[in-house]
Amino acid sequence: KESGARKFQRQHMDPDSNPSNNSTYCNQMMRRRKMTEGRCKPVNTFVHEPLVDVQAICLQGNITCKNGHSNCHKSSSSMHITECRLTNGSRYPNCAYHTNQKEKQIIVACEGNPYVPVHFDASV
Ligand code: U5P
Repeated sequence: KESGARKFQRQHMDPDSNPSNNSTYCNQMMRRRKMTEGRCKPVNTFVHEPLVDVQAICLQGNITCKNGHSNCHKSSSSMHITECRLTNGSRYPNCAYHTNQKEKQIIVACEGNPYVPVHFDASV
């Protein structure tokens, strides 16, 4: 079975692509990364930074997650990200997304040993 760490990488890591406002980025990536199977995932963020830099967030500022758990961490630097948001008229199985590039600090939840990102909580 896919580990939490692997799932985080599949859903949220895209280090080798530039944060482009290429309007087809989210349509392609949400499908390629299997977030349009069974339903269209409504919101998803991709991070365009090296994996080691995102893993290092687990050693940065500790904060409370949206769900009340205490294992969230906010990146000390802003990161290049792309936010994918389902369009209003989109109906499964035709998942259509808005693509928005941003530079923001990100908040991830970390777990395990090694202590690595397993959940994307927010960008701020
Ligand atoms: N999510 C993102 N980026 C955001 C907010 C949410 O990727 O800025 C994804 C995460 O995978 C999260 C899921 O686990 O949406 C549900 O988020 P929420 O509706 O609980 O905030």
